[in-house]
This record gives sequence, structure tokens and C-alpha cells, in this order.
Amino acid sequence: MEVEGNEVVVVEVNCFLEIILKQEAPTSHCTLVQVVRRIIRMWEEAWRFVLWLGLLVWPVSAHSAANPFLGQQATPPDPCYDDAGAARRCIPEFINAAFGKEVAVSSVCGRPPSRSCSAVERGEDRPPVRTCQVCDAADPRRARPASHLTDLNSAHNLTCWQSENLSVSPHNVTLALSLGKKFEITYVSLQFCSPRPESLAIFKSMDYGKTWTPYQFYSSQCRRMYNRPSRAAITKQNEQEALCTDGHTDPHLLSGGLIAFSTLDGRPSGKDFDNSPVLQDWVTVTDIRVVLSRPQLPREPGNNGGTKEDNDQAASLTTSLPPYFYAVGDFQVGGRCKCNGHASRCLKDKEGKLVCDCKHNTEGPECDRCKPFHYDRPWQRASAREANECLPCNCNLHARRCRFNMELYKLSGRKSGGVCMNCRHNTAGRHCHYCKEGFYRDMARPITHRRACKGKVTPPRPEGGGLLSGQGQDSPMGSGRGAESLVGSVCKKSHQ
Ligand SMILES: [Ca+2]
Repeated sequence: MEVEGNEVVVVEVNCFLEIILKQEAPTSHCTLVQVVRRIIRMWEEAWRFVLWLGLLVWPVSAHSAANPFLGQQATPPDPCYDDAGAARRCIPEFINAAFGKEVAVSSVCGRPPSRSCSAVERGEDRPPVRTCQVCDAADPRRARPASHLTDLNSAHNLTCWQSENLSVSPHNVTLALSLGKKFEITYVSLQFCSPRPESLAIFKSMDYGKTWTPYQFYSSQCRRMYNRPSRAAITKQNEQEALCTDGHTDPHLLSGGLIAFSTLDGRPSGKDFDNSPVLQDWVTVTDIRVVLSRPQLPREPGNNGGTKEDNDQAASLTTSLPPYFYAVGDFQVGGRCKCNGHASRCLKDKEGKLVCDCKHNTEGPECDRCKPFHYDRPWQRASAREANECLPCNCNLHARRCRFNMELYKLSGRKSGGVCMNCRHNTAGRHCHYCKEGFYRDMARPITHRRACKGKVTPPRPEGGGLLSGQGQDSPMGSGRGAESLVGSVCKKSHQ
């Protein structure tokens, strides 16, 4: 049989070649029928090949569709869910939130070009030398614009912003940075190219610059400059209070000094941050403003600068000084995009605004509310122990909207507080779980079926009873409402 079959195939192929490709006339052994058969067989083989290819590919694609975390190395697992698919806390990565952002400065050198001089250290044994340079905003090599505050910081190519030359003190020079979104920040740091200021203040805003709160002060005269005690203690009662530190200034350091403010340092609840709404607020910022208030008293080369008392006395007066300036090479704000534990990253939306990529059925710029229809329990921040994801209302597929009711939530033992609105498909009740008046429950269908409640009921006649007993226990969710059970019973009877 097999040999015969093979012969047939050979004949068919030869005929196909002769008649179709060489365009010769059909002969006695090559009929058109054989050629047509050959063509049909070729079609069949092509289809078989396609099917075989499909079977080969299908398991891979089906598998990856069912579980997006397997078989696709390009898609990393979602940090907001564990391997079993359960929600868990997730947070965006720690970044320098100031990087590349624009800083509004109240003073910048170079318009018109100006010359400024400073003392530069040359090593421990050698006295500092006085060097001067020109700042010219029109010349890229000599400009010192605000963009140098937040550009890529490199030790080999330190780029600095610089203020105009100033000669009165105190005189505030401000650096204002808007992050465009709420962040939870760990530190604010300034790397100076000039000597560090003698007095500076850091303020924060949580509402995009509408209101400002003091964050931290540095001064050798805390009381006089900022009306704050130096080295105050932070207790659990005043964790949102800004401190004034007087130990930041090394009078011998002429340049390159760093000011680093750590937001949680020394605050008692820092160790239990998850459970401290006060500190969660404290580290939340949309904007940071740094006010450079007063410079170090200038030191001439070879001059040791006088005693602290001399400095204090001189600095306490509003006075004219030899020209001075501030210069900062790097302004950093270290923290994470604030998403309340419900997103692992922030993205730019259509308008270019930074927003959280919210998971756990949350939404809003900071995942700070539940998505519509997910109001079965109140919104909560995620903690290390509990993801606190928003849960959908249970409306048995009959409603698209629901609201939260605190009373019901408390009554349920803080489990469920959602109330369905506008139940459709002739259903009613908090969960759209029974048939509305005048409709009866079709027990052949699950309550989630859109035809679970059927037909209009003819109102029972006043006499003749209609009050049938014994069939009133069919309420699907055990709602136990006598009236509905009664309606159901009446309908059943009337349809029999
Ligand atoms: Ca820089």
C-alpha cells in the first residue's frame, strides 16, 4: 500500500511539474485530475505545517499569558505582589530627587560679568592663597548658573552655581527647588564651592509652595539669628520641630564644605516609622527652600580669623563686609517618590507630571485613595506587615458603583463597609443580593447571573391570600427579609 501510495505521489508530482511549471499539454499518464489532486495535497501539507507550527508556539504564548512572570525574562516580577499573587507593600527606589531639576535662585553671578576672589587651601603646611576668577553668564566656560546645582556631580569636573558679589550681612540668598510631587525624603545636602555659610535655614513645603515649615537651621548664633535654642532635645512630643545646630561650621575650612541634614536623625519614632503618622508627614515634601543668611567672616591669607567671640560680635551686626559670595556645587535631596506603599515606581503622565504607578486598587498622585468601586474598606497606607490594598465592593456583578459606610464597616468587625448603588438586573440590597420588589429569584441561576431575578409579578389579590408559607427561605444570601421571600413565593406560585 505504501509503495503504491508513493508511486501515486511521484506520478502526481511529475505531472504537476510537466503541466503547471513547464506548461505542457496533458498526456495519457498525466491527467488534469492528477494535477488537481497534487494541488489539493500541497494545500493539505501546507495547512498541516501551519497547524504543527501553531502547536509548537501555542504552549509558550499561552503559558506566558497565564503567568506574565514566567517565560518572559524581559518582564521582571511586580514588587507589589508576592509569588502567590497576594498584595504586599512596595516602594519606589531611593533617588536624588533634585537631580536634573531646576532650582530657582535669588542671585546669580555673571550679569554683568564680575570678578570674585577667595582663599584657596594648598595643603596643611602651606598658607592659603588668594585666587580670583571672572563669572560671565554669556560665556559657557565662565558661567555659574543655577543648573550647576543639580547636574551630574563629578569630582573631576565640579560645576558650581555662584551668587553675585554681596557686601551686606545678613542678606538672604535663596535656593528653591520644586520636586513636582510629594516625596518622602531622608536627607538634604549642599556641597559648597565657597566657604560654608555661617547661618543657613532649610524650609519645606508639602503643598507645592503655598505654606512653608522650618526644617532645619544652622548657625553659630541660633537664638539671635533664628530665635531657637541650639542643641534642643527632640522628644516624642515635638518630633515635627526644626532644630538649630551650631556645630556645623569649621572655621578653618575655606571651601568644599558639606551641609547634610538627615530628616529622621535623632527623632525617637524614626525606628517605628511605619506607625508614626507624625514622622511620615515630617519627611513628606513637595518643595525645599534653602536660605543662605550670613557668610563666614572673611579670613585673609595668613590671618587666623580671630576668636569666636570676635566673630560673634562682628556677625551680630548688620554691617558692610568685604565682598563675599556663596557657591554650591551640588544640591541633593535624597528620598523616594511618595506612594504610600502602593507603587514601586513613579512615571510621567500625559502632561509630563510625575505620578505614582499605583497598584493594590489605589489611585491618585500618591496612591492616596481607593479606585472607584473599591470602597469595601477605608483607604490605608501599606505597612511592612499588611499591604492594606483597597477591596472591591461585592455587588454580585449587578452594580458599577458603591460607597463606603463606616457604621456597617464597624458592625462587620471592620471587614466590609461597601454599599452597592444603583443595582441593576432587577436586584436590590446592599450587595444587590436579592430581587427587588415585584421580581422573583430564578433559583436555576446563580445570583450573579444577569437574569437571576425574573419577570414582573402580578400583585397578589387582597383576598385569596397570596400569603403562602413554607417557601420563604430561598433568599440567596440569607438576607432573611420576609417581604422578599414572600414575593418570591407568590411568583413561583403564579408561574406554576
Ligand atoms: Ca554641579
